[in-house]
This record gives sequence, structure tokens and C-alpha cells, in this order.
Amino acid sequence: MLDLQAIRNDFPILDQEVNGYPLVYLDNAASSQKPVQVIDAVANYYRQDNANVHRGVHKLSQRATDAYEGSRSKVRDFLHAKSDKEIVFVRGATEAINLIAQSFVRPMLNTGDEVLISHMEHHANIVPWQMLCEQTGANLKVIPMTTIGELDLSTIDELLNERTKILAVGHVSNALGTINPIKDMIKKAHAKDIPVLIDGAQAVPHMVVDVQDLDCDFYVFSGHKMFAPTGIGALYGKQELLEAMPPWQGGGDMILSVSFEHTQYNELPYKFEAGTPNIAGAIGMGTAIDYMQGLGIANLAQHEHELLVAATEKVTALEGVKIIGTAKQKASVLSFMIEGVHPHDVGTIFDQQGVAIRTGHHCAQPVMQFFGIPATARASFAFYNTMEEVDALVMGIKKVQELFA
Ligand code: C6P
Repeated sequence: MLDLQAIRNDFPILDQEVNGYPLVYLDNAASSQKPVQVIDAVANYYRQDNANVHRGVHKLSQRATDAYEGSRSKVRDFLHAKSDKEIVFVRGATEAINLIAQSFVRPMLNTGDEVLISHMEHHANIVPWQMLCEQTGANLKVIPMTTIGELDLSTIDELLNERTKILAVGHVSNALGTINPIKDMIKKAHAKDIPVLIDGAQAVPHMVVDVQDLDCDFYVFSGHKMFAPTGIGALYGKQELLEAMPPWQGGGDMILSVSFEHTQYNELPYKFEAGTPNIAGAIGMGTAIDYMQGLGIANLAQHEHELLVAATEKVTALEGVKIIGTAKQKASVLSFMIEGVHPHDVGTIFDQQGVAIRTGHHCAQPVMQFFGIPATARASFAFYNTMEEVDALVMGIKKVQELFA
């Protein structure tokens, strides 16, 4: 059992009123809130240790380097990766996907080759591949989706073929909440020697992830959705693949030696971390991992599951409301439409009652196109949410219906 009041006390931002109501924050899929432990870790770094990493012999630089590299080890442990060399700090999931597209996939793509994604991807896992296909003459292929928002894997054996150079798929859909059967998909792709990238942006805040058990080649996520600061995230890559890849960006710290004739690149993971990194962000992300692990990620997942089940039951029972995305396996996200009301109006009326949800296409326009809708209203839960907040969601819907009756 989680002590929710104690947990909520760790998140100072939750204790405020918005438009005269207690804030109900249900926009965690867009960005989660930060516990005081993370805020303090970032502040203390700037107060006590601030210096550049890997460069100075002086004490502050050593402390900054230790804290930064300590966070890398925490991410390695969090993902159950083999080695710190497999963890590259990036700005977030978006940057990690672009890095893999340009450094790993681009050199092996020829005209007529294929990149395979799914219909429920976030734009961050569509557009970099589309750009790559335009650059190389390759084709983007899409795994279809069913009307309940599950991947339709009936044609996966044909979609994974000798032309496929990578499968890039989301672990959890941000627009629908669907948990995809990525372990099976990875197995199928590997049977044909096709590497797999998993976009874990919506998974890591909600479940234990074990990249060795999944056997994925690459796994990416953003810190800000898992209680860490913005502007930091991680790319996991199997060491032998990262070793063989060229650097993506050039600059300081990613080199061993430079002359005008030749540059020798640094070893992993520094080869992929050109320039001064987001040191404070990495430290904050390590602290966020400590925080989640301290509470037990499985406990957090269980509580969120109960919130989602309760919210789904209550919203399903309402007349004139349709849930978009009713997959059997879901995490955190409840997307819905209220009959006769544009989702943006829903969001505005919710805000007037202090309830923060996201409305729009959620950077997943192909999902909206599939369902023939412009947008949805989306409530997304984190472990600090309560059953009372589920009730606030239901009340919010009723209020919208009253106003639009
Ligand atoms: N989704 C949402 O409201 P960045 O922007 O790099 O931190 O994360 C991009 C991203 C990639 N994949 C998935 C599955 C995501 O959900 C996101 C971000 C937010 O749903 C903001 S658009």
C-alpha cells in the first residue's frame, strides 16, 4: 500500500488552487510533476557542485562528474542494462530517435528499403523516419491498428521482410494508453535479423522495464515524464551496436584527439555526448529513479492500474461519452470524447474546475485520422493521483454535459 498523503507532500506543486479549486493534475503523459527530492538535487548541484564534467582536475568538476556518472549507473540499473556504456544521455525521446535514425539506420538504407513503424506512434517516432526515407529513397511502412486501439499483427510476418532495416515501435501509446506486445514483436523481428527500437517515453513512468529481458536493440525515454527535469532523457543501445555506429554530432567531449587531419572519437558512451551535457538534468533524473525505486515501481504500477480501472468503469457508465482506445492492456491514459462537444471546450471547462487534462491530437495525428476525429480529451494518471481525483474527472465530464445540454 502506498502512503498517498506522504507521497503528495513530496510534490509541492500539487498543493495549490487553480481557478478557486484544488488542482487536480491529470496531464502526466504530457509532463509529470517533480518531487522535492528531485528539485533539491538540482538546486543543490547548482548550490554546491556546479562545474563542467570530465574536464577539470578541481574538486567541483570531480564532484559534478561523479554525480553525472552516478546518474548514468542509476539509469543502467533502472533499465536493467548490462553496462553504463550502453546509456547515452540525450535531451529526450525525440533526440534519441533522431540519433538512431541518422547514425544507425541511415548508413544502411538504400532505395527501396523499408522502415517499419506502427499506426499509433507519436510524431517523434514517425517524422524522423519519414525524413530519413526522403533522404535515402527508402519507404515507411506502418503496422495497422484495430478499432479498439490494439496493433493488428495479422500481417506482421509480411511487414517484417528482407527490405525492413528497422522496426521502431512505442511501448505504450500516448494517445490511447495501449501497452504493445513488444517482447513478441522483438522476437519476430530478430528471427529475421531486423533490429528494434522501442519508444519507452510513456512506459518508464509506469512499469518496470528490463531491456535485457526484452532483448530490444534500442530503448529511448524522456526524463520529464518520469518525475525528472525537462531537457534530459536516455538512449539505451546494445554495446556492440553503439560501438559500430558513427557519432551523430561532433564537438567537445566526444573525442580522444583532434588534429586538422584526423579526429579520434571517444569511447562509449561519450562518443554520442558532444558538448557540455545537461548535468543538472541528469542528476535530477538519477534522483527521480531513486525516488521511484524507493517506493517500488511495481507498487506504483498497481496503484495507477487501480485508478485507470476505476476511471474507465465510471466513464464507461456515463451516457454520451466514448472512450477512444479500449485495448485489453493499458497504462495511465484515458482518452475520451463527449458527444456534441469539441475536446478543446472540454479542456477549458475542466480547467475552470482546476482539473488539468490535455486536449488535442496529442502529437499522434494518424491516430486521430484512424478514428476520424480531430482530437480527444485525455486524462493521464501518475502514482500521486487519488481516487478522489478520478471522481473529479467524472464530475468534470458531468459539468461539461450540463453546460452543453
Ligand atoms: N508525448 C504527450 O503529451 P519528448 O518531447 O522528446 O520528451 O517526448 C516525445 C514523445 C515520444 N514518444 C511518446 C510515446 C510520447 O508520448 C512523447 C511525448 C507528450 O503525449 C508530449 S507531445
